[in-house]
Amino acid sequence: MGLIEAYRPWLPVSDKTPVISLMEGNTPLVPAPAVAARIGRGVRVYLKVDGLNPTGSFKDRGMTMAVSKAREAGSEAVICASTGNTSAAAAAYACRGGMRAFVLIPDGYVALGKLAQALLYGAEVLAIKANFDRALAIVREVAETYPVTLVNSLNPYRLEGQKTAAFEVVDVLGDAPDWLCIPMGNAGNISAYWMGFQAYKAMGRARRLPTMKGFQASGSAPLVLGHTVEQPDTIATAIRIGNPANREKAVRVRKESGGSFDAVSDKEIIEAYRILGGEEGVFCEPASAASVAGLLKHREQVPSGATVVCVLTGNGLKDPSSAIDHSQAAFHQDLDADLATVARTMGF
Ligand code: AN7
Repeated sequence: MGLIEAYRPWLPVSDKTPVISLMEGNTPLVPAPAVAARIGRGVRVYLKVDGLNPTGSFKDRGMTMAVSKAREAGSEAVICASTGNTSAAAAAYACRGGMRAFVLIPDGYVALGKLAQALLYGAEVLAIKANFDRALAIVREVAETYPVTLVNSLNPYRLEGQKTAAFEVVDVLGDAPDWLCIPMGNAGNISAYWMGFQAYKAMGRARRLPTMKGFQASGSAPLVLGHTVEQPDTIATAIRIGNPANREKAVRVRKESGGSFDAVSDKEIIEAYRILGGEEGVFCEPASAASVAGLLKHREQVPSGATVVCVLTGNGLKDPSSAIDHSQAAFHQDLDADLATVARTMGF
């Protein structure tokens, strides 16, 4: 069952909504003992592995809603700007819905797997010579002028779908966690989680609300700095965003939850990425590792015995070159194909 069917009473859909689904949602909450051990004091850490959605990112949660509602309204095409994951999800759901998808991406700054997905799902890919922020400004204008539906997180149905991740966390833990650590780009997802936690609290499904901890890459941290970054830069291309679309919402989430925003360096992101892969057996993309990098940076502030959820927004397979460039595992190349060489290389 997809998330619209799983959480229908909580979502703005009716009998007339054509549900376009790839059976997204219901992703695992995986314990992270190696991360927890670095904090100690009885702190429990879980990873919300949203890279296990159908196109490999949390964007599927928003896209099943946005594309279903676009179809319901009679739209025949969707458009988005994207650092990669939104384009893959828009392309896949538009394809399922029999609609056209147009995606604008910053030329040269999208991980290869994401580009491959958008192309194979049949989107029309427009790579522009500018960054994500410029691409978003253009698609907003296109959607105002031409008959295409904008499916970036400015589309309110996106956040409605994405709030179901918070429902799933509470459904598994029995209550909200103490902390929710999450990477921020446009800050749609942190806003969506907060909507979900609030809705569940209001209906008595959760007794408390989490402290929301949002993390950005230090070269691309407009929400931490409090102003737009003209030339955002980070290894985590998914969150290479200098002018977040959901800025006001995110600032409200920080205030209402008593949370905080902070920046983590590319070095800290890669360190967390390696811990997740090499010690937890969980392969996420670099942007996702920012949530764990942030938790480790703030480890002293975690209350003893607290439950922490880190959101892993995208699958590591989307960006194989980052993994190959930054893994520290033994990779013996150019070996002669004989038993003696293999055994010697193995250390026997
Ligand atoms: C893996 O695909 O903006 O704070 O165009 O791909 O809700 O923007 C991606 C964002 C975190 C940030 N992790 O989420 C896009 C895009 C991953 C992401 C984010 C993104 P928001």
